[in-house]
Amino acid sequence: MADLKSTFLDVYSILKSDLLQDPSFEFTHESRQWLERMLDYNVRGGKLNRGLSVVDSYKLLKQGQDLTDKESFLACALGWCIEWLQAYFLVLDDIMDNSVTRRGQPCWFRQPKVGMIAINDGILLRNHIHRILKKHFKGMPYYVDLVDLFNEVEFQTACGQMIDLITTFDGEKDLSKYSLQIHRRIVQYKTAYYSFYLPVACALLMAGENLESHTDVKDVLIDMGIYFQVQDDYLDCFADPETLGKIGTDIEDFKCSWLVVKALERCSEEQTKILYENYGKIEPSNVAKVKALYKEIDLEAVFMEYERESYEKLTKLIEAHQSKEIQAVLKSFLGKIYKRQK
Ligand code: GPP
Ligand code: MG
Ligand code: MG
Ligand code: MG
Repeated sequence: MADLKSTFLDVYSILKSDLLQDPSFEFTHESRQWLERMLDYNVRGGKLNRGLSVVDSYKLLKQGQDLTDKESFLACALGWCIEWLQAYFLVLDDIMDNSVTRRGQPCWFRQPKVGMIAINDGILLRNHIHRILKKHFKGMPYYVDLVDLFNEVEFQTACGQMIDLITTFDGEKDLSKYSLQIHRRIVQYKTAYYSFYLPVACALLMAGENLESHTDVKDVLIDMGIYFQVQDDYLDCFADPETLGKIGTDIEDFKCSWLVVKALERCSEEQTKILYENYGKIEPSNVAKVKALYKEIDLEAVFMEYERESYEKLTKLIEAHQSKEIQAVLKSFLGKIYKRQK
């Protein structure tokens, strides 16, 4: 694993240096410096789960055979395309969510001298994905499918982000419109496609598979992605920000979080009133009241039970799959996120 990660990081250096020499732009010392700092800050520092999963999945699809140097490089490069996509989303999401920290440091837009330049940096990160694909995959038989896949998944994520945002800012703050169905729709689109389906779809394309014949795999990955975002919602409120690397903002932002939906299901009339009065306000005293209420109705236990049930359900779905290789891919993915603390 340590070895895989260091190979993966070596590929980052190569891709970065390509982008810093991109012949379609006349770089100056200053612009090259900006770009390098921006990439190191936003692309390199994550858990790299999504990116590494492309390599893991590709190996499992190849039944554990050793990859050639070329295959290994390409699988890593595709993994990095997903990390670039993630960096692009996070840079912009942090502006939209008015977040403070990310990966244990200030959000990029909060860096001195960055501010709203971060929006253009997000656009650049997005463009880099297609620079990388063009440079390294253009001759491959699956190139068109790859480009189409990234475009499709980006579109789905942006639509998910749209409903996350318009649900939040829809005129008067009204908790009564929040439900588990709305939550599911938001998280399926904003998180599950790019975080779960995309890495496995990349590995399948590299292995010469046709994505249309793997809709069952997609369905399991979407369910896994929904479970992952429920964890994200839970950790937003209950995790130690030091461990999580980010400070939660869902209560202040009036998000349709899994926690508030579950709270609405379980609150007495009195407690519902407290929730309505305090949810979606920026003042720490309001936030503290919401958190105290969550503790009172023991949402931690509700989440633990959800986590256990989800794991069981997903394991059953995975074990029902006819291919042992695909089972291995999905199990490895689930293993990485089950009971995660960050
Ligand atoms: C995660 O939501 C969703 C995204 C990062 C997708 C953003 C999509 C764009 C098109 C910008 P979140 O706000 O709960 O994530 P976090 O908790 O990490 O801020
Ligand atoms: Mg968000
Ligand atoms: Mg956010
Ligand atoms: Mg979140």
